[in-house]
Amino acid sequence: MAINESARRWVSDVARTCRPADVVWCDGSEAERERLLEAAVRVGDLIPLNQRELRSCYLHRSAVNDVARTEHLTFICSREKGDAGPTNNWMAPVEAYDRLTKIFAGSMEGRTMYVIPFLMGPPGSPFSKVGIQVTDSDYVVLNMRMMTRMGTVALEQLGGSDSFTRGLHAKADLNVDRRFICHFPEDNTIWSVGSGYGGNALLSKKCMALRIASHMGRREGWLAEHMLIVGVESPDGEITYICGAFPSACGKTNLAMLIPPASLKGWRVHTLGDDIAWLRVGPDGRLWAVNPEAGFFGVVPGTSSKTNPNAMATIRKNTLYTNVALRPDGTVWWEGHDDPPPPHARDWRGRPWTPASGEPAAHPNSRFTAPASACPSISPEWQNPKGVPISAILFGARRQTLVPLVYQAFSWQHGTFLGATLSSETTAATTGAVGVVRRDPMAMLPFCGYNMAEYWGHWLAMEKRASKPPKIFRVNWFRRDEKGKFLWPGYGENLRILKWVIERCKGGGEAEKTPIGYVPTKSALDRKGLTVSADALKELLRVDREGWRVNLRSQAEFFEKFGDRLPAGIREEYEALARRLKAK
Ligand code: GTP
Ligand code: SPV
Ligand code: MN
Repeated sequence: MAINESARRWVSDVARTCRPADVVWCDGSEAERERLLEAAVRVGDLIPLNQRELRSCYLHRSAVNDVARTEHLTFICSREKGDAGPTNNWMAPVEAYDRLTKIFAGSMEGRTMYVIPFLMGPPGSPFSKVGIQVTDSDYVVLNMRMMTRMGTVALEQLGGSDSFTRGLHAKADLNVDRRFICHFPEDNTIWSVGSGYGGNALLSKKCMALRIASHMGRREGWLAEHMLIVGVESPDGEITYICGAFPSACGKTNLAMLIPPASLKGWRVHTLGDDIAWLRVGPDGRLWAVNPEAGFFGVVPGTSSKTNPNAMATIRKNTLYTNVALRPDGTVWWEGHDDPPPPHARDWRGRPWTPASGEPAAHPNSRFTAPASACPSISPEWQNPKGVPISAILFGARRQTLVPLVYQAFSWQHGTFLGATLSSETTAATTGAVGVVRRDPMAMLPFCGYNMAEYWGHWLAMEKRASKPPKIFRVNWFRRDEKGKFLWPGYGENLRILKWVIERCKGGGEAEKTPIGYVPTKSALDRKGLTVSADALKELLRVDREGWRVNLRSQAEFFEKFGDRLPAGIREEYEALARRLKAK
């Protein structure tokens, strides 16, 4: 492997601080995978699973205090505090480098430091970016080799350039009091210490491909988004590409892998990405998207042959399971699995578990890691260096009340406003209370690498760059009735909504103009074979004006936080909505 001088120099600087026993450059080869797996099993980081049922699959149990992203320990370290904005934690770069250097110092003594060159995006694509992550975790390396294009391919793309994201990671002692996930967008650098979990430790993912990349995208005129990418093929063979921004654990993986209900004959879904999209304006004035990742780090609970058969097929081999339950026969189980609860198992912590234990067997944020290429519905276009042209953007979130099943924005500016006002009930993907409604603009609240108000400004400005921008929609699969039951069956049935979205993109699809946007008329949705009652559908599509008026106040409070930085386009849309709601 030809390693360029600036990469070599940076790695030796880092090694001088962390003082590992040895330094291993990862090449991404199969032999390397075998070595890593063997080492991880030897030290107890991985448990081999039943190799007959789950070939080359392993279970990882994380530390009990390290099971989700920790947003309160995540910082944007821009020189100016105002550039991080009111929705990010901020630390001055000098202070952050200083505090973390003390924690990194000697943190790898007696152990191996792995160097992971990785490529985000298809090789040779103008979208793609190189990073190098240093880590002391074999589990992280094994994840990164599925989640990114790791090793030689990345160094080849880098060539002699010093333009790569520098990611330094150490588990150190996994102490929450010494856990920091710091981003230095102005230095293209990430320092993360004290966690071995997902988005805290796989620096390619939220840290680089969203926080650092969103900052790059603003400078360079593109967007880095927390979005799935899916191609929907109609019975006549036409494929429409759609992106969807939903907060963590709100249904991106499931929508990206959707299997059409039997009653919608001839429809087919092609998966391109389940978590992150990088979008650029093409020469044709449309937005084109690539998935910078190469694997899925998906939510396990709730995944079954009923809800997501494509995911079930994807995770049958070569999969790392994190924090699921272990059955006596060496297979895995979780809440929502096809099989009924096992009479005996080990829970995610490794303790004996029975259905009477009164606690979930799998952690609610347990995850699978699997290569994208293993997904039966993976699109032939998923590695196209040009990306795919996007016709529609969906903003989706978890709201038990108020927000209708689907509605369409009046314009790009109004769509940006729908994104900016997105709110959702919190999930187990981040530490803290679950089920609390919070504003999560564009599903990027925890992932925007700069001031959110400027990010909205950047979104608004895309309209000037793109002559044919996607149409924008708000969706909500999570409405409930008074008894707490879901009003909408979701999963495969969500295709009915995508069908209307596609019709709208082509100038068809019946809709009623309401104060919040275009809402489908009852007859506009394809209901063939759908079991939802007429009353439930009416409720799902109802616009509760009084509820929206109350909501206006909370929107205003949120926007006030941004002071003068709030773009005029957002203010205009807020005022226009207020006027429409007051009329009549
Ligand atoms: P991250 O990987 O955290 O970014 O999450 P994600 O947005 O990819 O979420 P995912 O698709 O993994 O879904 C999270 C949870 O929501 C799972 O338990 C799913 O079973 C559940 N879910 C997904 N789609 C639907 C739906 O249409 N209706 C209902 N009721 N639940 C859903
Ligand atoms: C999310 O929380 O949105 C995830 C999982 O996709 S993690 O990689 O841990 O951020
Ligand atoms: Mn995510």
